[in-house]
Amino acid sequence: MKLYSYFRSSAAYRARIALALKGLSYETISIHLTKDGGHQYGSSYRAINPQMRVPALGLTNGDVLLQSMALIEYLDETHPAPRLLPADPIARAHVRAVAQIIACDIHPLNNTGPLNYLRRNLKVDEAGINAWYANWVVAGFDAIEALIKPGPYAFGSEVGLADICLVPQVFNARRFKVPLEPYPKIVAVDAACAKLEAFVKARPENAPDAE
Ligand SMILES: N[C@@H](CCC(=O)N[C@@H](CS)C(=O)NCC(=O)O)C(=O)O
Repeated sequence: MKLYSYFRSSAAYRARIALALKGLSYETISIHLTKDGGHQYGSSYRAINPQMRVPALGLTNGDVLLQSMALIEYLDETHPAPRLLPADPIARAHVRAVAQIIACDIHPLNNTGPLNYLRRNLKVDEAGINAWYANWVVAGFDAIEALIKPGPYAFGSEVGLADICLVPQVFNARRFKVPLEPYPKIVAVDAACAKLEAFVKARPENAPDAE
């Protein structure tokens, strides 16, 4: 398999964690999101992913899967061990809810595109950008802090999709200096995951294209 990735992309970070948890080997194709205005916009990558974002997963049959949540669920369905979603439907819905708070409610508002639009089109300065960024992390983390039950992972003793989404979002929150003191449960889950080899391997600084 080929993972179209960028070391600093938190959506690609999710995919890297899932691949590592499943013990799957893959080739990293680095798509630099800022160099030369962004290599994701070039015609060669556009032909692979018309949405021009990372991650994308190139399968051995030539198919390409887009969207981190869709490709992670594909990996979970095709390589069931270790499972990333609980067997019980109610437990599964709780895990998906936390994953989606991050993937659907926090990340899209704080992604490169919206931040650049604020900067370039609406002339928001860096202080304003940081305030916007923190606002959506705090709104999401307030809810997640109330929802998770560290044990030591977000929903008990099995690491899963909620952890896969949470760890990259915590990484980003630290990068943007969002205070994490109000979130002891989130910080504890992040620390528990940091002890797992798969999470270490997937970290941005350990990605083959790290700068
Ligand atoms: N919902 C998508 C988000 C993918 C996404 O937006 N990736 C960002 C990096 S984290 C990207 O490629 N941005 C490039 C751009 O917006 O030009 C997913 O989960 O895969």
